[in-house]
Amino acid sequence: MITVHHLNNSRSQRILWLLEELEVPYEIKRYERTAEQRAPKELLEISPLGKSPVISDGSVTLAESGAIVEYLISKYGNGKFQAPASGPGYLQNLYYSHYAEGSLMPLLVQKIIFNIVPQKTPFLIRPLANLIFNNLNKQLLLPEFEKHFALIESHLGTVKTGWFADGEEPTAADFQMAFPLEGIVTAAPDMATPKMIEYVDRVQSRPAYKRAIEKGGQYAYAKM
Ligand SMILES: N[C@@H](CCC(=O)N[C@@H](CS)C(=O)NCC(=O)O)C(=O)O
Repeated sequence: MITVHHLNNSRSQRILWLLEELEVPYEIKRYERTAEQRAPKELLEISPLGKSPVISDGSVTLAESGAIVEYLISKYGNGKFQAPASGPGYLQNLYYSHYAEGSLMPLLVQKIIFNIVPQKTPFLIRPLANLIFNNLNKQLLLPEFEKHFALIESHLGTVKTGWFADGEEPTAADFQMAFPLEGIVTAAPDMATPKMIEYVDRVQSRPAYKRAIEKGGQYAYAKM
């Protein structure tokens, strides 16, 4: 039996969605974020970085959502959700399944940190921190966001099926990309582009996705 070490409001929702799509039996071990929004220390007993998701499957314990997605599709997919072995679909799946955690998520996390730092700054110097971080936002992050969002909008505009590798079914790239796009659509709706919004609707309307939300509990990025 697979166990998903699942943190509320987190990337491990990706894994629940995939397992529901695969219709593989699994159990959820729940962890609640602390008041500081960190993972509780119990997760450190499962995996050295103490982050979620982590799965246990027999003697295998695996962290890192991209690795888990690839492992589950290759072990339990029976060909389902498999990207083509070559051609444009292969390259698109390869690129976006790495881009999600390698480039897009670090940018979103940077944005969250830039918002938090002024709030945590002592009251008397908070106006200065606000000024500095507003400028950093404008000068560093905004131009980056514009490039990333134009890339995503343009790619989603070219895929006929609506999935990142343009197949009839989602692939690893979609299980990876859904989370940051849900984050943008719900936490920064004024920045979300039309194709991102359509994409998130496409994901969230799938029966397996809805089952994953019911089983996973608190998830701030679902519109349901
Ligand atoms: N790149 C890793 C990131 C894992 C990660 O940062 N998980 C977050 C949840 S979305 C976490 O556990 N945060 C709590 C903490 O860092 O204390 C992955 O994709 O699995």
